[in-house]
Amino acid sequence: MTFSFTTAGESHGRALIATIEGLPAGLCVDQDFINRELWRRQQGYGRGGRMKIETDTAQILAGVRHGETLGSPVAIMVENKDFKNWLEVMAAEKPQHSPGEQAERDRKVIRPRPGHADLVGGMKYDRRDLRDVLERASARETTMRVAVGAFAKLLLREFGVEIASHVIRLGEISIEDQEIGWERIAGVYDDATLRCADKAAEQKMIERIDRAGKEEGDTLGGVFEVVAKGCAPGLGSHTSWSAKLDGQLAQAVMSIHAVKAVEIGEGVANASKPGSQVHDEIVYNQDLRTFGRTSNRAGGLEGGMTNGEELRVRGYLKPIATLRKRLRSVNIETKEPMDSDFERSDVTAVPAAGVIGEAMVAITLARAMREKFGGDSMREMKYNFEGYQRQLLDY
Ligand code: EPS
Repeated sequence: MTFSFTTAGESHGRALIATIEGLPAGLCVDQDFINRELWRRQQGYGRGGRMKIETDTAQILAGVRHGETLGSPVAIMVENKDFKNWLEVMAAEKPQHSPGEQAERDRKVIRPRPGHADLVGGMKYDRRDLRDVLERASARETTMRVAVGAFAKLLLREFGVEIASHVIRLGEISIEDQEIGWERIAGVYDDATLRCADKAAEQKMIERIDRAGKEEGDTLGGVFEVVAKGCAPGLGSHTSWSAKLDGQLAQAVMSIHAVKAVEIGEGVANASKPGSQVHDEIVYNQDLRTFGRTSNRAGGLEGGMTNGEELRVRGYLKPIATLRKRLRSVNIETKEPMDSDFERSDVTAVPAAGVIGEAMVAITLARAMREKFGGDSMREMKYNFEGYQRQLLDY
């Protein structure tokens, strides 16, 4: 069975839900680790008031017993603490009040925000209160991706794969040294500020966020990089467009809210260099009987497959679409020009997006691992993995 997941839940609804299928039986489930991952997603300088309300905690409802997966679907729930403030607005029941009074009570949204799903979502789903769109379009949904990603990370760890991320740009401020090694990235894993390994750049990023948030009423985008260390060569495949792991990673990372470009390795810079300065030369270690590369500009992927080098994927975020400095919009009821709606918002969420990026990379790699090594139990999957390791040593 392939590894897959679904999420449900509105930003201010009762709870967020995820179900995961395709995990092998016997995977040890460390709930502290899952909750730590959820905590990491909530951190980051520039987050808004909502994060002070929520303390995201996963409740495992099914598929796990006595600390191990059963091979059955896993169901997870995170309750929205803020729901108590939205009981009437987000009630599943039909409201009792007159339409006009109800609109007021529902905090009806009729002035779509440019850059958000509001307008086109309203048109497509024929919703006249744009809250029906924005509640699900909200990046709150990514809570569950991180919960699922934590399971994926626990699985990958059993096979020696570790994943971390760091912020490499915020607004126009970039880190100085573009080649940050694994140790430094892993060193900021639990950093609550910006998870930036370059502290001088981080200070400038903090000042930039202060200026955008406090003085300008504006929002900022940026770039995160996810690194996965220890992937076996040969995950993904060159044989078909849909099997190419770089394509799958691009889709997974692009699906994160506000991500508008995905880069593998040094993909963008490589496009303007000659081949001799791009392709990573091949070497062989006689003692370890392994192939390697003298550099890693490809970001650990060749021909749509992992090549055994560190996997490096970058996500580029546009600035958040909810900003205090209002942009021009149109009232969808009267069709008159009006400024867009403003709800409480973050100034930036690039560090959080990095954690979500880790989750999406972990999920994509876990799926590739399940496809390649199969098995109904952890023991069977490990036997299959070890057989492949032996095959590689004989190559
Ligand atoms: C979001 C708006 C803000 C963010 C939210 C994403 O929420 P609220 O409207 O409740 O202030 O804080 O992010 C989260 C709640 C989260 O958990 O990441 C949006 O419109 O996308």
